[in-house]
Amino acid sequence: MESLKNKFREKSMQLSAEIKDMLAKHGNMKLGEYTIEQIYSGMKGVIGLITETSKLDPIEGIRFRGYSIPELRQLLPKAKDGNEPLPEGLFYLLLIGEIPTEEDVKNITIDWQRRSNVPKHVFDVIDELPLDAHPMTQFVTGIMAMQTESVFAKAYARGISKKEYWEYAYEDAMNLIARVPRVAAYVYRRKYKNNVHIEPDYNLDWAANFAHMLGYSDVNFKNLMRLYLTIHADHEGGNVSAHATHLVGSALSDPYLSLAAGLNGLAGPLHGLANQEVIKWIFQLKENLGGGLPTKEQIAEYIKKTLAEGKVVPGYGHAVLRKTDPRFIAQQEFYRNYIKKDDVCEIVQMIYEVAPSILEATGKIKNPWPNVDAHSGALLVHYGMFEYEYYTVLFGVSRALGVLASLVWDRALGMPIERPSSVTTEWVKNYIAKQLAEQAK
Ligand code: HAX
Repeated sequence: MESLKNKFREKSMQLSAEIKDMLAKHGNMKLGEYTIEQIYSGMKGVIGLITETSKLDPIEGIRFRGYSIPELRQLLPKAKDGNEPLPEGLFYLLLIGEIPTEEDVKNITIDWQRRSNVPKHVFDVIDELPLDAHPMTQFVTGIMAMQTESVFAKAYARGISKKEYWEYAYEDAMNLIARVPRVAAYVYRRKYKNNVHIEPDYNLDWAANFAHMLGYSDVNFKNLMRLYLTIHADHEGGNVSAHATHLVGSALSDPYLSLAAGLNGLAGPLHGLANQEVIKWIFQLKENLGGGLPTKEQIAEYIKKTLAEGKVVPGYGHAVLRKTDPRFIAQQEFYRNYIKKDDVCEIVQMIYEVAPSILEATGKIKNPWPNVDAHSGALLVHYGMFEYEYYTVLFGVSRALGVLASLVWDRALGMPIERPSSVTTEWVKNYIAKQLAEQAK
């Protein structure tokens, strides 16, 4: 796969030179101001990171290298038996910044197949965990066990020049992406399918092979995986999984350690774990009502009850978005195109019709609209994947594409160790007092 690496070398050298020049000319230019409230509310809206792969607009949603999800569903190469984009193509776009050709995508599929062997000790380490360990714990443990394979860590221990960092980070990123579906499928089959595992099929693309190893043969489940693994990959740099990967990587922790850190963040219920929470919440709603399809009034009551209990309504709200997430819409379209009639998907639609006005009426929720996690589980349930605790692992396999592409860029651009300043509330109080005294003069 030399051509992808060479192409990246060319692109990154060019951007490095541009950044150097820009900093020399405009490094002193001010980019904005921030308030005390922003610091106390998780740095929302504070520009503090450079992430080349994607940019999130609060109204329009995510753009990967400038392309929206509907555009990419048109433009990215597809498998012969499907109509959804291949995640290999999205990875090429994130890394290189250009729409790939069919051949570029085919080359990545072949390269990942070649790199996909997972050493036996990784499975042995997972097998030591109790079966009831959460699938994300098993998945991240597998990735940590696989860190023995890091070429970056080995090269660093040997002694390498800073200029070479990205080459080893690239090798680790490619190996990791090739291997995470196998580890993820192992966790699924171990926990839910009596430890009966399925060997990879090297005739299949990355997403279809993952579907195959999970044990799903429906051609439309393969299509769902292609779409799912494409749209969950990247959401600019400030979300918890991307930021954690970048932060840990900034200490030159290798890509295995950095990805594991990011996935541990993804496993939080306010982030990627929300996808399991949505289905758990819907199943509980159905159970409370004795099964069947609830009415809109019953759903509204259930939302109000959830809020009254001081809980969040999973799948709704976002730290940046202020409209319906285009990743939710892409999944809604998938439902309409491929499935058409399904109880849980219909409930998702009914929640969409009643939840926003109830959430808005609280007066405090900044975004009452659904995010990506509001829909993903319903599609999985339709194809028979009821084990909702597993859903965040699927998200993690996809997220590896985005955060690892960014990590390779970080090393190529020589991004330094991240070390923002922190202050105490005592410091803030003194600062406010001083400012007020100045103003009173
Ligand atoms: N249900 C109930 N309350 C909500 C809410 C929801 N869906 N969304 C926000 N709120 C509450 C917050 O808890 C906060 O309450 P307090 O003032 O009492 O602390 C208040 O509304 C203001 O929050 P906000 O500014 O609108 O939202 P934040 O930027 O702080 O948080 C979250 C964004 C996504 C974490 C939040 O909307 C939430 O908890 N949503 C439900 C969980 C969820 O779906 N997470 C997945 C998000 C997408 C993602 O990362 N996917 O991986």
